[in-house]
Amino acid sequence: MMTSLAHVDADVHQAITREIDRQQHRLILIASENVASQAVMGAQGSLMTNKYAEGYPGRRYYGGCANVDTVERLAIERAKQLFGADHVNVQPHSGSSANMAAYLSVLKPGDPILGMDLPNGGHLTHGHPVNFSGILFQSSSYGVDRNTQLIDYDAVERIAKECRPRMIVVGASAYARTLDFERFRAIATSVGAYLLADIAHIAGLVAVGLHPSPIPHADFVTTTTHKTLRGPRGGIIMCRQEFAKAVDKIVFPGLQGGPLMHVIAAKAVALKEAQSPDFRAYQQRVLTNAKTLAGELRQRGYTIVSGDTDTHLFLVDLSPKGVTGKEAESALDASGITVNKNTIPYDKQPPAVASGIRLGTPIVSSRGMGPSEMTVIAALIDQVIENADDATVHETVRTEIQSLCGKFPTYDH
Ligand code: DSN
Repeated sequence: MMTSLAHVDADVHQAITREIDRQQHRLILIASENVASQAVMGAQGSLMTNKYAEGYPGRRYYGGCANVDTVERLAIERAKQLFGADHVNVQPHSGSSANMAAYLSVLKPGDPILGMDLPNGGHLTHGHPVNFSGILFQSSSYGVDRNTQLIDYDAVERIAKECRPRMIVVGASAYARTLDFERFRAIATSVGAYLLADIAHIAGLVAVGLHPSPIPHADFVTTTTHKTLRGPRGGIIMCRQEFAKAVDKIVFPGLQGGPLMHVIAAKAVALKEAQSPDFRAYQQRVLTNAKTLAGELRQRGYTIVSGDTDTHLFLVDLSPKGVTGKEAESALDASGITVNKNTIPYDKQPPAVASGIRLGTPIVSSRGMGPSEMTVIAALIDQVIENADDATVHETVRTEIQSLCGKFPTYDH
């Protein structure tokens, strides 16, 4: 396939070849990224991309849909089994589209919503003013407690009583601790709100029972399929049976046209992989690695936001080290380590500078690294941050990172 691409488009071929090299030889600690299997990529790169299939299995607006019906039914059934959901829609193109559909299935523009704010670890689509969720809805937010850096559930309840949302969103992109979905349900019920759980980050952990499931508590559960779930880039909505029709109708024809059948085929493959014992062992490794990496950095004097992690990610507050998140991201990048700068709760720096970095272990765990590699990685990160301006140190660390990555290939060939 790559040979014919090289022939047709040398520029794109070269960019992909360089990207293969980047993913093989750099240490990637971006918490929201992962390494899809060759089986997932095989389905995603298949000729199912050629098929139009507006509608749902057995109810399409085009002929010739027997095979795409098969993969969509498989994806739906596998997601239902994996998460224990009543109803599943696998057509959302992304996590953002899934959230938009969940809101619009029961809300009207102008309705009040309540979600975690972005600087405290939430997500743009949970009501941020620059996003559709803050533009279409009247949004209010909750954050974390200034001292514990944990969600203060009593404060969430107080805010909910003040703003009387029609929907409460629980979920985060930079919060490392267990989410209490049961408590959120109680708060939502007390104000007559729907509850939407966005598990995009923790879906893989939820799938294998290493994080409590929101399914018994939430009306709607959305996720991406490419983070800890390790599938193709895309989204899924799960909901109670009573919302099934409304969800399906708002996804198509409400918000989307033709579903991406090649991506849905790849979602089906990933959901099958997620049912295997290997996947459970993988998620356990993700957790152990995150805890080990956070612990090793803590021992070296780093401040871990909220003190620890219960998930695949954590935030490091670099302000005591006198280094900004932006400076750390750039020094680590020069040393072969890819991370993202991240605001910490109540950050004094703007998001483009930020006081912290977010570290996640989905990719290093997919590559087969374990706790002893986390100890080495913590020591290398420490060397870089302590010498953020020293190009010689960055060069030395880069050599060590290349040798470590060489022992744990992202793909076998
Ligand atoms: N961009 C994702 C993340 O990095 O968490 C959220 O959508």
